[in-house]
Amino acid sequence: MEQTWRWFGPKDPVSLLDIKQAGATGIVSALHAIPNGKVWPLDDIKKHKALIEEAGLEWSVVESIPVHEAIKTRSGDFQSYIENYKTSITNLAKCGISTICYNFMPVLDWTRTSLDHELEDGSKALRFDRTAFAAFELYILKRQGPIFTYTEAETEAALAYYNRLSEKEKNKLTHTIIAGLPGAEEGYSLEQFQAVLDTYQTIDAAQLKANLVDFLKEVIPIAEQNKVLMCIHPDDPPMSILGLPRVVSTEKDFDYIFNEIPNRANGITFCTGSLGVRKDNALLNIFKRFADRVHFLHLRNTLRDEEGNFYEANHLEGNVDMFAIISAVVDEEERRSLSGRTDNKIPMRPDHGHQMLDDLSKNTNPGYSGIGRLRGLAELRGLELGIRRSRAKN
Ligand code: DNO
Repeated sequence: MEQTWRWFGPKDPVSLLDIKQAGATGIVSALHAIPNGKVWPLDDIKKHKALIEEAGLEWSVVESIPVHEAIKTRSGDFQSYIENYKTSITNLAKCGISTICYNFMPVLDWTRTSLDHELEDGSKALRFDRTAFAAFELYILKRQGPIFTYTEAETEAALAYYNRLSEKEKNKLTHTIIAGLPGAEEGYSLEQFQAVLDTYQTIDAAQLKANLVDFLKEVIPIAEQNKVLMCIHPDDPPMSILGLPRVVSTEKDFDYIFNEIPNRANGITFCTGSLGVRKDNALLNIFKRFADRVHFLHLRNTLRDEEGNFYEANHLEGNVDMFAIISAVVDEEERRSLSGRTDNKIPMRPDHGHQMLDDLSKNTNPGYSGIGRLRGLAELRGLELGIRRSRAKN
């Protein structure tokens, strides 16, 4: 695997030098200052790339070019946003950057209810709690509109939870959910949030799927002509929230997308942490079925409970069998090497990490602390080495 690391640009408290010391060679980054929907200009791409290269690193993957909400809902100026998207792809290709991650989650990118869930050892993790989320949806946002999927017991538990929250805690929960986690680019006030949710009133999963396919029908041929690999990130969490449709959560969803547009340029960001939250997602099978089009790996673990709550566990613990996944990745890389392919080192980043040791006193992007990810990367690279060495002996 190519060891990469997400860098949020010059303002990221984890610097390029820190990343070098962590031992990553590739950078995963984006032009966060460009508003969603606008073209990424050649000059800005070149400048960002130069910063990375001056540090002796390589810009391996773009994460993400966000897909404008108008494209997801196929409304308003969506056609011009699609044209802009295509131009950004060609501009990146001109600069030699050829792997682009994106997602198609309505309204919110990844979602958690707590960014500082304290673990037994004093480190802090990201967590998603269904009751907390329901308390936000039902009693803070007072969501009007589509059907709620909560049972009576869940509604009662949410009310009890809500009643225990102080004003400060209510604000914190709201902020955590709608202010935009790193990389999400969009943040909302409560009013804006309700308004943007309303734009999905007539969009069900079938419609959102059709909108995704229509977008890909335009974008994938451009990517292919430019030898760019697009890789869609699964929904996080991989289930419907706020009554919104979700269409990239399961093997079936991938089946649909790749049946419609089979080109290899139409690929996956295989995120073990996102997919692994669903008990019915057989991760290893999903990886094996679509291995050929896995262009980017997010390696992270989650531990879920029966109610559907989860937190981000250490990279080698939790529900994801990381040994099995990395073994399958090594198989795939060997297969690619044997068939003479040059993309035989799949970029991987340690996705998220705990806040631990000195991270605890620093103000880093949630999930993106230096030491927590360093631990993750060290464990993952050790596991890969172990797998390769033990095979070489046999
Ligand atoms: C969270 C990330 C996501 C991801 C986007 C991809 O840590 O994995 O924000 O970057 O969903 O477009």
